[in-house]
Amino acid sequence: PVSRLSYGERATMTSNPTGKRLFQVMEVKQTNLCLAADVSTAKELLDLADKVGPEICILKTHVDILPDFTSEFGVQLRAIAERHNFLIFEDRKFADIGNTVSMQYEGGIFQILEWADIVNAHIISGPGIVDGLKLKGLPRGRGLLLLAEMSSAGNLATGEYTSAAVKIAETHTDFVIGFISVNPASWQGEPTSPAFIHATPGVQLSSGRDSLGQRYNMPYSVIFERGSDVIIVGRGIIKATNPSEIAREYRMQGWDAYKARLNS
Ligand code: 5BU
Repeated sequence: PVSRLSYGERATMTSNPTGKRLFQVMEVKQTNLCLAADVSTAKELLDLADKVGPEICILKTHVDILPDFTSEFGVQLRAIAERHNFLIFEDRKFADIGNTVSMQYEGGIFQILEWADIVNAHIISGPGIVDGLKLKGLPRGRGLLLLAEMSSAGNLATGEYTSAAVKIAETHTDFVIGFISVNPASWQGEPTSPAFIHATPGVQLSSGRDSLGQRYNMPYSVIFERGSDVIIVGRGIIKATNPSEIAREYRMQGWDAYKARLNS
């Protein structure tokens, strides 16, 4: 049950402007690579974004890592994103009640709503979290990914929890653009609508794990066998001596797997 429609065809199926734009960027740039830019300073992040920008459809951030974050960060990153035509995804993993997350999304030091095209949320607190984020995000044309699965060993986002994420997404197709998934091809029931995008962390050029429970699959397995759409790669790229060269390799493997899926 894996979608054989092209990213371009799927762009026409979503009503959310960010979801639409993401599919279009993937189609035009021929990339399904998301860089997890988990470097230690904002300065390094912006340098990396400019170097790897041509290879990616999304740059994923964890802004609360950055000791030199200032209110300029968002403006600077958006300028780079515009130059290289990629989207910005803050991996904030909101998890509170709707009223609280709506404040966390917009306010504080980081003002995520201002600069992130995409954010994500756990569904542990129930569908109100989507309503809370949507209140702020939808008027700005932003998009939300729900955590339907996680990559780490022993995580609890499985089975009925995963199905519950899909149900919540289906009642908010104007704002929810898809899922953080690990193996959507294995999900129970009907395949998810092709309007939803699946993005998968835990990707490296060989399978394995890190010392803290992260588990890795290879690009081909993630896109072709497991039916995801976007590979999210952090240390596989950022720890390499030449990140943009390695990014190109991930991009080619991810794209070849997508082509193979279209032709299967
Ligand atoms: P890595 O260096 O490729 O292991 O980084 C993976 C990134 O994806 C990192 O930023 C995590 O916070 C993020 N991640 C993940 O690894 N697993 C998950 O289930 C989710 C996010 Br959701």
